[in-house]
Formats: sequence, C-alpha cells, structure tokens
Amino acid sequence: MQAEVNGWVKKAFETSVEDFLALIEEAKGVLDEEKEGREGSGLVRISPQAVRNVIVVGDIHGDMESFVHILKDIEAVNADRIVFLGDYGDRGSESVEVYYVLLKLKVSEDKKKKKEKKIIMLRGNHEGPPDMPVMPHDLPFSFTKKYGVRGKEVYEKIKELWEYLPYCVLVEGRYLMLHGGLPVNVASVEDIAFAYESHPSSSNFEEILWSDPVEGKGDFYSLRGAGRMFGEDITERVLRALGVKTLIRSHEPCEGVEVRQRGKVLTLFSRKRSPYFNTRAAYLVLDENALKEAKDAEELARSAARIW
Ligand SMILES: [Mn+2]
Repeated sequence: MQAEVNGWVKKAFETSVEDFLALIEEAKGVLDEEKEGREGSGLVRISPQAVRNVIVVGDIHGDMESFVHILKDIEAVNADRIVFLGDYGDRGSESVEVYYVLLKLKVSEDKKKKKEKKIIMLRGNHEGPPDMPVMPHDLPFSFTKKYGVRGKEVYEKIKELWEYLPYCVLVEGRYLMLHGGLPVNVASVEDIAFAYESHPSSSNFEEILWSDPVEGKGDFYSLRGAGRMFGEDITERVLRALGVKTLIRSHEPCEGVEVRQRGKVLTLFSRKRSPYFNTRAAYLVLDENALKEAKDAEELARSAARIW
C-alpha cells in the first residue's frame, strides 16, 4: 500500500477537476453497492469471528500529515477492515487532498477485496445532511480556492456522496462505533440502523452525529447547539440493549485517546495541532485479543491504541 499512498498523495495536490469528479462518482458507485449489505441505511455489522483485525481511525479534519502517518503505519497490519469515524474535511489546511486520498483508498482497497468491503467510512457531523449544517464549514472554500468556480461543482458532488455513507458499525457482542454519541431513546439495533430513515421526526440521527458523553447521570442540552450530552446511565442502558460492552467514538479533541464514563466510552482523535491544541493523535488496532472478548475503554486505551 505504501507505494500507492505516496502516489495518491502526490496526485492529490495536482489532480484536475475532471479526475476529482470521476473519483467521487466511482466512490458513490462502490458505496451504492455496499448499501445492500447494511441494516437500514446506516449500520454495518461485523462478526468478530469473521475477521482477524479491525483498525479504527478518529477525526482527520484535513490533517494530511497525520492521515498519511496512519496509512503508512497500518500497512504492516494487513487489516480486514478499516473504520473511519467521520469528520474528514474542515479545520485542517488539506481537506481537499485528504478527501482525494481517502476516496482513492476506498475504491482501490474495496476493488481488491471484491465482495467484502474493507474501508468503512462513517458519517460525522461534518458530513451531515443539508438540514444539519456545521459552523464553521470551510470545505466549500477549500474547493473553490483550489478549483475556482468549478470547486463548487466538486463540493456539490461530495455532499451527494455523504448521503451514501453509513453511520455506525456494530462489532457483535463487543463494540459499537459511531462519530458522536448514543441517542438517549434508543431501545434496539434497529433504532440505530434506521436512524436516518426516521430523521428528522426522531432525533436519533442527530444524536449519533453530534452528541458527547458526560460524567454522571442523565442527559442535557449540548452547547454545540445540536445533539445532547448523555450520562453513564444512558450509555449503560443503550449498550446493554445493543449487546455490546464499549462505545468507540471520536468527535472531541483529546490527546489521541480518552477514557470516559469509567471505561464505557473511548474517544479517539486521529489528527493533531492547529486549530486544536492536542499534541498527540492515535488510532486503534483491534487484534485477535480485542475481538475474542469485549474489552472496556481502559483496556483498549492501554493495549489497542497506537499513539504518536
Ligand atoms: Mn465531529
């Protein structure tokens, strides 16, 4: 993969509008096929017996340096699945290029894997639907800066692509992965899987993309203006309803990994520096050990996190 990554990175900085648009179309085609294997529009199920390892990557936010670091680092792992937890663009200076490399990775790795898709790109709040805008949102300006008036065309296509993305991964009996948080009123796997179908009459989808865990009990209004703050009692109830032990999510900057709610929640952040203040970033490798039996966030942070 390393030679390919180097080639994609180089190409990312000099690719034409036509190439970019064609790549987005190709990725949309791959994602469209993938929908058949999902539950609802959003849930990808992984049987822990069927894979040897799964890599999980948190927010990238336009940080090409961290992104390339991860891609080169994980080459040796020969991963069965790579789960990205969302928030690919905005904030960082290389959002356009990150998208290019990520979509190249998606289409080329999935081609090799044929039926089983290797790259799972989840939807973050920065890939939300039109009625859930994020502020500030510099991605459209990054495209026009690079491609002039035609940048708007590329951005519109990227927005279409977001509608094809799943928003949660269930590693059966072990882990739930999503971008933001647990919806307060979820009672079943179906509630999560069909969250987008029930949006906006239910707030489940908004909470998946926007919510944050809070220490203590209950649920509260979020200062983000979307989603909610959910307490440990809610986490316990929802995780039990889904039959998993630990929530793996991103969405909040931290020094790579952060254990929340006494080990029920792991926050993962995979980019560093400006405009955030974290100096370290991390990703997870769920190996045989972490797939054989469910680990809590404490154990994952200790044994599965690779921090640099
Ligand atoms: Mn986010």
